[in-house]
Amino acid sequence: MSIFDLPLAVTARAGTNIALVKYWGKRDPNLNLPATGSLSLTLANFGSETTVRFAPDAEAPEGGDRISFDDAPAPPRFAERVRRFLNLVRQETRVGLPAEVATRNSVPTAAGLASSASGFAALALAASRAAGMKLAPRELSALARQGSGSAARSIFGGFVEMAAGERSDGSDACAQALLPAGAWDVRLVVAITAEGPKAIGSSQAMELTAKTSPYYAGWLQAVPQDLAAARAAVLTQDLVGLGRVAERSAMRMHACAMAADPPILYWNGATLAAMETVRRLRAAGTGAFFTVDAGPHVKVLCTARDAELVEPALAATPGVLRTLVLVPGPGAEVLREERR
Ligand code: 2P0
Repeated sequence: MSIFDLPLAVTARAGTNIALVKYWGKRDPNLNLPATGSLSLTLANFGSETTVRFAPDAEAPEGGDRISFDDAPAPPRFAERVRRFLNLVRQETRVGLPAEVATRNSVPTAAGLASSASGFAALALAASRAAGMKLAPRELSALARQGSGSAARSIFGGFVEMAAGERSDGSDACAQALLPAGAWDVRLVVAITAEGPKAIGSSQAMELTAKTSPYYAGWLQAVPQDLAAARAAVLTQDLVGLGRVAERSAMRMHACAMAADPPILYWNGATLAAMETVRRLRAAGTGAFFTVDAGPHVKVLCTARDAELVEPALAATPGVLRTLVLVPGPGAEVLREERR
């Protein structure tokens, strides 16, 4: 392909997602293939917007790609992950050009919402289009997965199921849509319980868990049943059924990580207090169910109407710094294609 055939600058956006059946462990770290499936909800408003352009003049003075994050040069580790991802697209398309990549995040820092999910979903869409590829959603999801496992799910909106796949090349390790964002008006109320970055990153923590936790085999064995129950609950819009699976999936993931050597503990005192608030709400008849990711924040699944009760109850919980109410949102989309 000649560079004159390329659409040049492509801008895409994607929302982040929260897993209700967790992904924790890989069957192939090189291709970033998950050991189990997972199920998530893609969110509106919180996400990433990324512009990619492959061109000879994109080359930075020191060579390579020019990568910015929130209008400043990207931190080295972030830039390195983006560069490795661009190399996948360059290999696939034989576009041997450097790229200019500009990412803006609307995921609040330290909110415990995975920015790598929306970031690599937006990057996969923008970079593949800028390189002249038109991928089907499943192929795009498999590409995004190579940037970050959870990013495969953010290609789709609403409730999404990620398959572990069986093929060694990972072509079947991709997500698919289960129920669109507008079909079921649920909320995720986030209780933020700490500032600052998490103690240990997910990739490293998953690896340590798989290598050292005696509960890892049990975790792997339990996920397929949780996944089947969660899928059925989503398709019948059964909030109690889905909430119960979400809580037990989160507890099992954390129990497994806590049993690693050295132990991985993401919670703090306010995490436990927020869980207690959810149990108290439930005992009083409110359909509220928590999940916790690789961090200390608590995310509570409930109906839109009950969010008006759940949010103040979490905000009043000792140690909770602030709350956010998250709404289901659409999948990744192209916002602009410009010739420069
Ligand atoms: C999830 N997490 O299912 C789980 C639960 C965190 C806790 O997916 O190594 O950043 O890039 O594939 O996608 C976070 O993992 O990990 C994650 P990599 P990723 O949402």
